[in-house]
Amino acid sequence: MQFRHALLLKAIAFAAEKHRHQRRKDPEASPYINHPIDLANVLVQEGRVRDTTVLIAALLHDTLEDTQTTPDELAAAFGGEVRDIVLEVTDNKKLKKHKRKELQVKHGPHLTRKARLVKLADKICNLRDVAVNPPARWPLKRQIEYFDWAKSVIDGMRGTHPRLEALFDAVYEQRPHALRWQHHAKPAVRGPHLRRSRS
Ligand SMILES: [Mn+2]
Repeated sequence: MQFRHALLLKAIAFAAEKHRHQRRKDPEASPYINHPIDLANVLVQEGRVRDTTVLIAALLHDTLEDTQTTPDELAAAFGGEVRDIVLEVTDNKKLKKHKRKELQVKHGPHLTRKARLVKLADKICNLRDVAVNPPARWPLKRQIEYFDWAKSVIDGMRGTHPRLEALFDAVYEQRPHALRWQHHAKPAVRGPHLRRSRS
């Protein structure tokens, strides 16, 4: 047990070092490391996940995709299982963005259970971030599309972990409704104007 605690702390330190120059997209540009720590925290505190390998993989989940870290480096420091889980949740950055998003939906159902837990926590945390503190340059349309894409990824892995899926569904409820609002707003503005011109 003590050894596993040591490995968890090692993963936090490793991820903090690798992401040290990166910031999140929120208006305050939060330190990137807050995001992997959020995932591990959601898994433990809200999902009641107790599998240390999953928590370590969550802490490291963006190191291959967003930093210079190599799979061999992960294996040497944390073992082959952690490396493989992180590889499973890593997009191929040589592909165009829309293709990567499409592949997440397609591959979701075929991920190992441990990778699906990391993926669930990642989507919960990302939707919470967009709902509470959206990226400054994201118009509402992009926020809505992000919510819907995340849902299609998660819908492909239903039955993995009901508690985490319920947390995802709860944050999905916060999906913005800009288009509906605009639809209603226009006639309300036009109405009184037309009545006035008729009288
Ligand atoms: Mn992530």
